This record gives sequence, structure tokens and C-alpha cells, in this order.
Amino acid sequence: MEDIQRLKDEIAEVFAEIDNFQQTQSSKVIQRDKDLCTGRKKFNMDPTKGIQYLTEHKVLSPDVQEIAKFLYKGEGLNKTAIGDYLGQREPLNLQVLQAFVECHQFANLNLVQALRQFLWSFRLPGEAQKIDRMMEAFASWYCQCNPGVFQSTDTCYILSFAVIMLNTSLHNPNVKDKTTFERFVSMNRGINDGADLHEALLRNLFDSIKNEPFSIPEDDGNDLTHTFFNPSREGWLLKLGGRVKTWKRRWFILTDNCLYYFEYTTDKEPLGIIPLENLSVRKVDDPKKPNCFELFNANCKGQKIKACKTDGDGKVVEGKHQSYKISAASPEERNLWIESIRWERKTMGLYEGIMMTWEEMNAAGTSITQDPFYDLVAARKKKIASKK
Ligand code: 4IP
Repeated sequence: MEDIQRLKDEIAEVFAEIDNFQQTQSSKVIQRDKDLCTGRKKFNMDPTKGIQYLTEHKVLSPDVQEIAKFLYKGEGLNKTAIGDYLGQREPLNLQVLQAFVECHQFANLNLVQALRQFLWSFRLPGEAQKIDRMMEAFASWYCQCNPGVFQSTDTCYILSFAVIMLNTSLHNPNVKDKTTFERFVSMNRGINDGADLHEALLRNLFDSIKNEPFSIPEDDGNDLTHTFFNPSREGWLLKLGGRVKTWKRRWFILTDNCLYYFEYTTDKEPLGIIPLENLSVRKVDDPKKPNCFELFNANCKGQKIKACKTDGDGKVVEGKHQSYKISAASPEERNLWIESIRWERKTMGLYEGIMMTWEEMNAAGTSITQDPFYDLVAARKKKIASKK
């Protein structure tokens, strides 16, 4: 009898241990899920801090390949944040960029198919140097996966830009003069280390873009904190009211093709949001304030501009402006704002944004332009020309 009781006790003990073990295991899983969720949120607000958090909490190994795979999978990650992380110049980020590019399988894909894959996996940042690094990494990996297609990485790099520009030309309704196949061919003369690429190859790429534009990853856009991270320009400006013409000092942030204004720099919620789509910007004079510029809708004069603002009770309402008159502290600042707004309009998403055609680039010659894409491609063309 005693033996049986002892056996029963032992069995009960083992069950209790199993129970305990299962509980610990499941609470570990729950904790890990929580950490992963927090890490993703942090990443979307500040990618570097997010990765740091995930590795510190052992959800992610600090290994370059693991980080790259995590970004490539991209579950729950904002594609703008991924682009931002990959574009940074720190040694770790550069290594992750390389490993991230190598997660893509480009073998036996034509350049357009590879670009579709690549440009879908993150959102290209607006800064020229970052785009340059990413496109360079792309071109070199494409060439490694497809040896013999191009004479050099530079050829692949230039053709990738040409294809992105072609996409703009064929699918952006604002571009009236659509690039023909003949023009596409002449745009790409001599880029294969002095020689021409096969017309059949160019035809293939041309038709592919014509039949289907690039898809641009859209972020949910709900996360305003992230939107204001890394703006194109920010600063104090004076804004004239819509119906009641009072000048208000507001903190302006230009990002993601929108102009936001706040009462204080530290405010999380803006007082107003002006989407720049369809708007133009120009210098104007005002009898009361110096250095003014104006946002207006050139196509629908006299109509209200689509914008939103918070009213006195904090409710979001439609804006009432037919134009936004804004005054800067100096003529230099005004010019910088005008240029930045124009540039923001142009580079929105890059794909829509490269408005300058190849002919315009060539016509601009060596003169300094406002267009960083011009400089990127021009530098490569020069490099190729010097090899001849
Ligand atoms: C207000 O004047 C402010 O100038 C508001 O600017 C402006 O809204 C209002 O325009 C204008 O009536 P008072 O404060 O003197 O009443 P802010 O929101 O920056 O405070 P906007 O649309 O410019 O934000 P209307 O159009 O809402 O009247």
C-alpha cells in the first residue's frame, strides 16, 4: 500500500512539474510575442531603436543575415521605416543592406521583374545618396545573379533609372509627352560600356512597363509620429488665415508630399494638413509681410484647396483656403521652402517623381541642376564615357 501511495505521489509530482514547465514555456512565448510586437512598433517609429530593442530582448539575433531576413519578411513593418533603416550609412546598416538585397532571387528575371520585386520590398527614401547606395547594391546583385546580361554594374544602374523614368513618363498623367520606344532606345545609346544594348532586351523592358506600372508600397499612413520623422524641411513660418485674415506663427513640417503645421514644435497632432497634390507654389508680395510665398491650385482658381484643420473645439474640419499665403523670415528661407516644396512634389514616391526626362538631362549637360537624380545618373554616364 505504502509503495502505491509513494508511486502516486511521484506521479503527481511529475505532472506538477510538467504543468509548471508548460506554463513557463507558454508564458515565455507570450512574452516573446509581446516583445516582438513592441519591437515592431518601435521599429516603425525609429528603425534603429526598434532593431536595438528586438536584439536586446533576444527576439532577433544581432546577426546581419538575421536582421536582413527580418526586414525582407517585413511582417508588421512599415516599408518607409525599412527603407530608412537600409539607407543609413552606419557600417551595420550597410552590411544589412547588402544582405537584404541578397535575400532577393533575381536569377533569370529581366531587369523590370527584378526591379518590381526590389522596389516592392521597401520604400525608397527621398535622399539622393541613399537611393544611390540602394540602387548600386541592387544593380550589383542583379549582375551577379545574371552574369553576362550587362557589361557592367553601371550599365544596370543607369538602365534601372531609365526604366523608372519610363514608368513615370508612361503612367504619370501629368506627363503629356509620352516616351516612345524609339526614344527609349535613343535614351539608352552607348550605356553598355560604350556599346548599345540589344533592341530586343529594351523592347521587352519597355513593353513590360507599358503593360503594368510599378506598384509602390503604401504605408498605412496612420502613424503620424512616423510621418514626422525625418522631414524634408521644417521651421517656423507665418500663415495667413483663410476666412479671417490673421497671421499666425506656426511650426511647419514638409514630408510625404504634405505640409503640416503645428502650434508648438513638440505638438504631436498638427493644427492643419495641406496635401500638396495638385498644388503649385510661387513667390507673392504682401503689403504687410515680407518674403511671402503662396500655395495655390493652378487648375481650379477660386476653389477651396483640399486640406484639413482642427477647429476651436479640436474637431477635424475641412480647410477654407483658396490659397495659402505664408511668410518666411528671410528671402533665402522663402526660396528654400519653395524649392523644397517643388522637390517634394516631384520626388513623391520617386516612381511618380522623376519628372526630368533623359533628353532634359542631356540638355542640361554639366550645368548644376536642382535634381539629385540627374547628378546620380550623370555621374555614371561620365564614368562609362571615361572607360570608352
Ligand atoms: C484663424 O483666425 C486662424 O488664422 C486660423 O489659423 C485659420 O485657420 C482660420 O482660418 C482663421 O480664421 P483667428 O484665430 O484670428 O480666428 P490656425 O488654424 O493656424 O490657428 P487655418 O485654416 O489657416 O488653419 P479659417 O479659414 O478657418 O477661418
